[in-house]
Amino acid sequence: MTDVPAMEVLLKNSPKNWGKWGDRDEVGALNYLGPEEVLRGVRHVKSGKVFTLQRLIGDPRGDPVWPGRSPATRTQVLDESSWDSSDAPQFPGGLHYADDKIDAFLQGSTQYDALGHVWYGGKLWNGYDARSSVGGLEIASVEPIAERGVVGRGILLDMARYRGKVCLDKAETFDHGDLMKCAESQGTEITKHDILIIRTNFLKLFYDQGQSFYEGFCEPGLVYSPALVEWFKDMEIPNLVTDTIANEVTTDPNNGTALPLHCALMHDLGIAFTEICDLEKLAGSCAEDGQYTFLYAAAPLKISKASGSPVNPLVVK
Ligand code: UVW
Repeated sequence: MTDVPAMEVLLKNSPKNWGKWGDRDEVGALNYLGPEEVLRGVRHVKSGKVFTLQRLIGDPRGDPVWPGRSPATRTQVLDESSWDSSDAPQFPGGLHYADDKIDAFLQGSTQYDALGHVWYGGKLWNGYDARSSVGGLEIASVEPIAERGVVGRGILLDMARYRGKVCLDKAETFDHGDLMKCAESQGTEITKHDILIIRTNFLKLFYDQGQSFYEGFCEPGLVYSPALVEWFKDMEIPNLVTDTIANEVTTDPNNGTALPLHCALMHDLGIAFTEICDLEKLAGSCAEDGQYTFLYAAAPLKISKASGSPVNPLVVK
């Protein structure tokens, strides 16, 4: 596509929540999740079943990451073999222990993006100067999200099951109308302030195909339209959670831009993005017991100035 519009042009008339929660806000639409929403989520706990949504870091089959990032590497620093050497640390009583460390992209596993993670036109979320990202996010880092935590009513939207597929195809798209129809087919309804959790099962192809998964990389997902953005704004959606690497169709088939919903939803409306989740056990359970709404709770790690952080979200049904 030759005439790919600049994001400022594409989103010229797109709504913004900038200033809505004050001129120093760093958590955006998560402000919708007050105590009432926590209690609404709690009311959806019925059986005490617990699900964790993080993908394994260091999976022997590999870890899916956005092209250009590398998976985390874990290094063993101390183990029993360390005490084969006379330099090993010695402790009164003879204690030995294992220590290890990881070198990881903060967006290289199941993660929360900071609201300052993406920008266009020189401004971060809420109008902050993009230069405040230099050397680390001075404002709108992941830290304030980690401080507050994310708790509310979650709803699983099993798009793969709704479309009768094991997993969605490369570059396959859907919109808010499809999400509503998917919810209806599950016998439920998307309500205001719901945390949307969308299953595509697309990353199955990463584990099936290995490195050829990245050829012509284009994930399936939500596709930009002004109506979709208005819907997310009107529904006051606080958090978009998916099982893909980047939560939306990678290249918009209608205008050729990359990741315009990162701009329209995260940057403009302040919606938190959670990516690379593993929704398989949760989806199996929802299909079995018919309960697609539940308590969702997550807190990324408190990392100063970080543009994202690993997380292991919890669902309680
Ligand atoms: C990019 O922003 C490129 O990716 P993600 O949101 O998946 O971290």
